[in-house]
Amino acid sequence: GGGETSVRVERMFGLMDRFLKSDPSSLQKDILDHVEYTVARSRFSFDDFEAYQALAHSVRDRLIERWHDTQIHFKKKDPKRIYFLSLEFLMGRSLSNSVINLGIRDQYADALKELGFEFEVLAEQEGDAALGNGGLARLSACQMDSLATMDYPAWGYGLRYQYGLFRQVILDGYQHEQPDYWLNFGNPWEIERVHVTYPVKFYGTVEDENFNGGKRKVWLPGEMVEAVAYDNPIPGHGTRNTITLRLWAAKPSDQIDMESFNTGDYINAVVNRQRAETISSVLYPDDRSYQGKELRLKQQYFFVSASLQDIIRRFKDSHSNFDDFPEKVALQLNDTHPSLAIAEVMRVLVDEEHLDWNRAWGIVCKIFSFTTHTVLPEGLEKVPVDLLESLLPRHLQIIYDINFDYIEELKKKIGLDYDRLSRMSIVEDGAVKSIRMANLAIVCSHTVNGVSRVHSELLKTRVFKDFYELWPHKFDYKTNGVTQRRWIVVSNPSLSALISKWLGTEAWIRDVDLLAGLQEQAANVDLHEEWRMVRKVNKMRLAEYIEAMSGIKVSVNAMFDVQIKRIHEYKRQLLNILGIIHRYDCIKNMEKSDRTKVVPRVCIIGGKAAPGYEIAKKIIKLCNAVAEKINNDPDVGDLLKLVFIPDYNVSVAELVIPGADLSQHISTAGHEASGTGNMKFLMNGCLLLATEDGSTVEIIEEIGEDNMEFERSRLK
Ligand code: GPV
Repeated sequence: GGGETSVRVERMFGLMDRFLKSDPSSLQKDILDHVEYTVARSRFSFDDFEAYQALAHSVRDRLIERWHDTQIHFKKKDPKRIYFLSLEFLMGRSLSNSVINLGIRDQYADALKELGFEFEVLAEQEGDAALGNGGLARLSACQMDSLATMDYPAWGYGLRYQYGLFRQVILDGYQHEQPDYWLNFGNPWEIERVHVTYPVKFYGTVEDENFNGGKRKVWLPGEMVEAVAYDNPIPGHGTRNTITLRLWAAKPSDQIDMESFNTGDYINAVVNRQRAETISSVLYPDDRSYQGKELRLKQQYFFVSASLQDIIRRFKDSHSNFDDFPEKVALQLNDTHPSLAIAEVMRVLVDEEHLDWNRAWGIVCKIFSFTTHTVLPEGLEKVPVDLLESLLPRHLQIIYDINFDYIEELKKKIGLDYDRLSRMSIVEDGAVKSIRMANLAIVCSHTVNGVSRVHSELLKTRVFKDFYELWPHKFDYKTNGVTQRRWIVVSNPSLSALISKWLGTEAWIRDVDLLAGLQEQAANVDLHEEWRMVRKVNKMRLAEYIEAMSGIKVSVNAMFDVQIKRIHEYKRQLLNILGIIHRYDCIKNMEKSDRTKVVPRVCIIGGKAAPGYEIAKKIIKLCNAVAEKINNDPDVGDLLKLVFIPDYNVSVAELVIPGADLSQHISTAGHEASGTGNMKFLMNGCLLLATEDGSTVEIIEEIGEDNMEFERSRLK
């Protein structure tokens, strides 16, 4: 009865009507409770890693409180939600970022000190979540932080790979790849949602079925796996808004394959079921290059299908008419990787919700926007028709139907220009008939956005020229950004303190434009002095790390000249290395007396090569061979050193960027869609050596010509 319920509810509120407190002794109690009950260690004997685990769990509790409040708030408000679909998120570590965004970092540091622990030391215990390759994936992570901070009702959706991006080990100068089984020691930053699961279907056939006097298509799938949600709370800074990154893991489904259990081969039946988990087992490490692999396509559909079931379920919780869908749902496609979502929404609306085709199409055209991150042709996904037909036969039909209607419309607009029609078709009739995922995404999205102004210009004038001429209104760009929370506050605490001191406010942590206020102090010598000290401390940290990793001793009085990013021909690490060889040669050939004029330099290069990218791997070997030569030449000494930093990742970037004096962004002009490293170095006060490519062009405008030197070589 009601009486009993209200007693129970009252009791529950009595126990829960407070938020966890953040004074030192409450924090200490929470940490020690987690040592004892979560980590299951004695509170009198636990090591740094166990302390980190307990600390992380106490932070997690605080995240969960806010996360619940955020869910309740948005459920009541029912705003239009942003769904960011991405196959990659490079989150790195979560501890420091979380406590800083929650505004309780100092409280934790004080609480730990009394227990005999250093916050920074414990933070170092955390491994990186490396569920992505490079810039695209780190951009996703920065965007989540900003969406949370700016109070958006946003969700990120992706895959919970068991193996993240491979670890890079250098042996005899060569890159070797080792698996990154990052979940080995548990992951306190995720919450497994055993009840948030959806079936995802593959293979099978499509049959015609009688329906209301007509025919309709039914897909009879041949395989089914279960998607289980893992929620990663993302706290905003200076707000209680805590949004969700929901990652899907594949589990065997109970609903199918009972057949094989009845045949008596019990062991094999279990083993076969287990194979379902391979779908979410490993991240593809190829950056910007697409191969038509079945497993990759399966990953894409798996995550798209589960995410859309979740999104549609949430919509249906408070709505019954799909015409309202575009008012409540925005789907952002992070590159073409999730573009099967387009066909999947059509399939659900038409086959499962029984909307007629045109009504469903009207809805689809209003909900998708597509971000593209490259102009390189090898980055454009083309899915072989044979592959799609066997894995997702109904989706192939839907894509053909979309293409048919679209080409008919197109003929009316541009006439029978067959060259152009075939270029613009979603289906490519080549040696291998395939689906052009970018064309699908452009046709079905209301906005196609580039990641910098020049990138967008190249899309309009070259890569997608035909489409731009047809639909100029669709083309837009949002120049990439990075979050100053991670790239200044987390990674460079001393600079962060300096900025707040000289600006007289911490408001810049939420509003990056306020950094411009420092201009008023540009000539202040006290500020210069403090700034130099900050740089020096960061360089010392970096020098220690270099020595620990490679045994190479570097002088902090030298200029630290850094190039860190994925290894790619277009990014021209080779040009950098040739420059270093030249510099070495110059020093060697110099009069001894002239050497005093040389600015000592430590060149630092770091980055991973895709395991199958031979030239990139050779560039790494070359770098290490040149380093070997230079670093062991006593004649050159501290005037020149070259260090290849192994296993470059988000945490290494957090260490290297604050210690850099000069950073290189020297891609062949027209090739780097945006670049985001340039911004991270810049906001840490580093000089950039750059080509006019991607977002660097806009950086030049922002900093003004007073703050740059132009060097233009012209071919005569
Ligand atoms: I396509 N990018 C990436 O890291 N991986 C990819 O597969 C593709 C693009 C990068 C671009 O190369 C960068 O220029 C850009 O700044 C970044 O995506 C984020 O937009």
